[in-house]
Amino acid sequence: VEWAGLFHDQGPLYDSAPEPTSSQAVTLTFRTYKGDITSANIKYYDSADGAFHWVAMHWVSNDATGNFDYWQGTVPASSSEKYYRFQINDGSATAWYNAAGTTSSEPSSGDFFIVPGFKTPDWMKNGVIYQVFPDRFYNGDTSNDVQTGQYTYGGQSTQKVAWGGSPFAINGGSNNLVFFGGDLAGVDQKLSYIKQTLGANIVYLNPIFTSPTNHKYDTEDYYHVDPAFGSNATLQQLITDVHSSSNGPRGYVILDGVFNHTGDTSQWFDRYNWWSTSGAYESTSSQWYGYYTFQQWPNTYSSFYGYSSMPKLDYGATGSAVRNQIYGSSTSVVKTWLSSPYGIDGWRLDAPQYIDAGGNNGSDAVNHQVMAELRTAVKSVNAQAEILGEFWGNANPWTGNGQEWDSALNYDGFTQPVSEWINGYDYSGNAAAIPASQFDSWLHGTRANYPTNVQQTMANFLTSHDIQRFAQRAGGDIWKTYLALIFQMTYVGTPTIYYGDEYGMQGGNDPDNRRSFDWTQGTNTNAAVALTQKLIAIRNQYAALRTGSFMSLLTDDTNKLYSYGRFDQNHRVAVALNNDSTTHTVTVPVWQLSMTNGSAVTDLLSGNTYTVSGGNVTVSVNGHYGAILAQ
Ligand code: ARE
Ligand code: CA
Repeated sequence: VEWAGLFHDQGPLYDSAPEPTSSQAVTLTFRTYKGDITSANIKYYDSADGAFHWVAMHWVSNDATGNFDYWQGTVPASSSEKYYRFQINDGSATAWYNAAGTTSSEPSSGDFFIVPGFKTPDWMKNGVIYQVFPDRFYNGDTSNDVQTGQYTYGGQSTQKVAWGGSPFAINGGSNNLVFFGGDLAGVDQKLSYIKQTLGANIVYLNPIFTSPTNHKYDTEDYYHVDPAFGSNATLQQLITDVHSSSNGPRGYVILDGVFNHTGDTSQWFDRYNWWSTSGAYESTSSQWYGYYTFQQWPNTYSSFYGYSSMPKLDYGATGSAVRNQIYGSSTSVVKTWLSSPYGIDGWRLDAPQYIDAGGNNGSDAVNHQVMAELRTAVKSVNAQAEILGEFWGNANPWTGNGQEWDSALNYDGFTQPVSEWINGYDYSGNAAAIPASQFDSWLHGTRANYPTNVQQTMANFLTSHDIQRFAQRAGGDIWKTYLALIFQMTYVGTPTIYYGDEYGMQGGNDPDNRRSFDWTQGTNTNAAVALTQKLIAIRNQYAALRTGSFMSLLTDDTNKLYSYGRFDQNHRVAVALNNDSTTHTVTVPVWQLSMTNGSAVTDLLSGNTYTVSGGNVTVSVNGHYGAILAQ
């Protein structure tokens, strides 16, 4: 069996129903070299009966170039989750093929998924996220700024810093109490930058509800926007303006849902007696006493990572007060913000892996039950709403069966490999260089963890507010940002721009990764911003880059080159990336994409056109840059 000819994924040309309902059969197409094999089979595991089943495939056609054969078989409709792999025979040898790759003996993991009834939001598949840390993006209303010494929390006092100043506290103060003055009015005033200059259409806001700190991961009141960021009315206006298509593309809003823990100033806890009512910390007969887990009341209790400022919520059993409060009842936190008059479009779940009953720390049956209930609650208000989980590893346990999250932050399948390949450092800043071949196999393996509709909605970011800036790890070389942006906007998953990454904002670990946005850079006269704009426009124009198949075409470890194809029924796109610092000539094997000799391709970045010859396109690519060759 000629392994190089084998191909299948769940792109539109290879899968008749990428998101099947329980009554839709799924016809799968498999590609081989022409005349290479004698038979092919689908072998699938059906969770309904816990057994494997075989479907013999039949030959259907050749591709336009005559290089390949296509075979098809159909997995019957049913409501149960299934996993499938292919067995290919050429008369003497057998090969196996699944999402993880090709093997000569039968694989035991890495199969493709069929998850009937699992639908992830199409707007996530087709959108671009812009992530804003509200205190640091734009100060649209100076009247609400937190001033130096305005209040104290945990024995520390607030500090006001001028825009462009240091995010580190002075005089031994707390970094968490350093305020620049950014707010929701500021985001609203800069929507033309996000939606028009950049062309991003999904605004993800770090926490905005009342809390004493600048990051607001320690919620005081889930029902009110923090006064330093505006009011509930400001949020309502912002959502209306993001949703509007009169000021750029129709947009969407995702809020940060911090539901594993509250802040210690929550009315439910009230460690400092800020409220007139009695919180769990103040009285064992508080109505909220059961919301938390005390090992020894009042000072020893379960919390996030041992931070006493973040007491953990006790989710108890189905129907518990906390479950109703957070997502169950019609006035729950989750439903309130999804509902009119606000109508947000999704929740990014903070630290969801730890959510649990008692003092337990998640990743168990209760955690998964809560996540499933939360999904039901979210989708009952808006079936198109996104549930985006924060997890730093393989998030398959929460995304693999369609019952919990739609997708997750892609530290593991994007941020880390991109950093190691392009920067030679991991996202924590430790030396960790990988060659192109390992970059490719890493991406391949992490895609295989997820159903295709999850892959297409994973949040692919270069930086988050929890890791040092990409540009910092790039040693300030803006060309590495260019290369990373080209990859990000042509790869599988929802591109996610952490404010400032689009111009190469630098910064070390928290809080230095949360500097104030430099508005002298945030304009399309900045080359990186202009490239971002161009790349998003290209992504928006070519559905193949969003929901098309992905096929690796070439890795060259010596010259640091990587090439891959994205394609659907309308377009074929070959992306060539040069991760070296010098120009290289890249011979891209576009015959793998069935591009015919003599046909033309256009580099969407340079505008140059090329002719396919000998099955290849030969293109010169600048160091730390790329070509996007489309037809
Ligand atoms: C800050 C400083 C600390 C300081 C603390 C208290 O960073 O050095 O000690 O303040 O003064 C939020 C704030 C942080 C704040 C923190 C605690 O944004 O600025 O710290 O609260 O007060 C793990 C978790 C993951 C979590 C990361 C940070 O699994 O959930 O750690 N991320 C979310 C948010 C954060 C937020 C919180 C959770 C808390 O995105 O911004 O912090 O609500 C491995 C593991 C991961 C682990 C990761 C990093 O890869 O696999 O699970 O993530 O390392 O440790
Ligand atoms: Ca302000």
